[in-house]
Amino acid sequence: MMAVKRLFLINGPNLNMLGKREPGTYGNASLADVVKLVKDTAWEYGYEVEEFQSNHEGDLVDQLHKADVQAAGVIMNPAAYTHTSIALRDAVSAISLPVVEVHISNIHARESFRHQSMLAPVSQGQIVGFGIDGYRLAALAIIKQIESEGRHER
Ligand code: CA2
Repeated sequence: MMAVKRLFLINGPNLNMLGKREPGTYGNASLADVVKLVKDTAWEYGYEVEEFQSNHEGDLVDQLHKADVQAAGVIMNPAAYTHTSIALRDAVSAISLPVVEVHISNIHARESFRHQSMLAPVSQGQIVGFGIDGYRLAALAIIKQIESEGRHER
C-alpha cells in the first residue's frame, strides 16, 4: 500500500495572534488562513498536512521529533525562538528531514536581534519577507526537495 505523503506545518510563539494584532507587520490573514493555504498547496501535489502551533519551546521540540517519524518534511516558522533557541536548532539537526524556515516579515530589514537565525544553518532553506505567501513558496520548495530525493514514502 502506498504510504501517505505528509508535511508538518509548525508555527511558534504568538503566531496564534495573526490577523488579530500588528497588521502592519504581519498582515490581516489569520493562522487558520495560513493553514488553509499550506493544505491547499500541498494537496495539489498529493500531500497531507499536519499543523501545530505552540507558544512553548519544548512542545515545538517534541513536534519536530514526531515529524521525524511521521512526515517527509517540515515547514516551520519558529517565530521569536528563531533568534534564541539552541534547543530547536539541535532538534532540526537531530532529525533526518528537510526543514524550510519561513518568516512572514523580512527579518533582515528589522531590528538587528532578528537578523540572526539559530536554525538557518541546519535548515534546507529560508523564505522571508513575502507575507503569508512565503508559506506557499515553502510548501512548493519542500515538496520539490522531497520528490527529488525520493524520500516521500512516509
Ligand atoms: O516574521 C515572522 O514570521 C517572525 O517569525 C514573526 C515573529 C518574530 O519574532 C520573528 O522575528 C519574525 C513574531 C510572531 C508574532 O506574531 C504576531 C502576530 C500578530 C500579532 C502579534 C504577533
